[in-house]
Amino acid sequence: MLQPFTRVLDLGTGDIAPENRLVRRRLSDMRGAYAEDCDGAQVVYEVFNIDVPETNSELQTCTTRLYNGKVGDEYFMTKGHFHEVRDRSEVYLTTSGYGRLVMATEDGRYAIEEMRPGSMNYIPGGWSHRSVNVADEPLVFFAAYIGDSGHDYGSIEERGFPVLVVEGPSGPEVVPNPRY
Ligand code: S6P
Ligand code: ZN
Repeated sequence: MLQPFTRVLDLGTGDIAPENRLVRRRLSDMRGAYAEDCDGAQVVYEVFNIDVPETNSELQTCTTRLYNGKVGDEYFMTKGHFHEVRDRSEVYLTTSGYGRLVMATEDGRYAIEEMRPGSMNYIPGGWSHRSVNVADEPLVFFAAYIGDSGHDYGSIEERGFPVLVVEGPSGPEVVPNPRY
């Protein structure tokens, strides 16, 4: 049995004290995710994790700091994944910034929800998920998911999501993904 504990989250930056960075993805790690080629050392996002056993009796919790930027007309976004255990659900709480949460099922249905400070997005089991930063500041959100969920990036790397969020003349637009 675990000892109870407390961590302090900076709502503006997503930093969790004591720091425990799990992931730092650069443009060079995002090759193939965008319609246009991308490369280079610029950091697209970072994930800070609170370490607990990866079992279905614990909750994994982490924050994501997704920087602002674009590749062509596509906003900076996370790679996106299904949970390896497909029926595992998740919640996101946005603490800073503005974005869109793009979700899709394996049979091609999709849903898009808004992310803004205070929004709580529920991601049911079976839905892949990707966050997109549509503003000029970092998007920061807290996530909690069942400990044994795991991450499956393969199918998203192969076919992407049914839709893309791109910058249009009057702001973010959702367009079909020609490569899906
Ligand atoms: C984990 C949760 C998030 C993402 C993070 C990075 O289940 O959905 O913590 O891992 O936002 O995205 P990705 O797609 O690279 O894991
Ligand atoms: Zn997830």
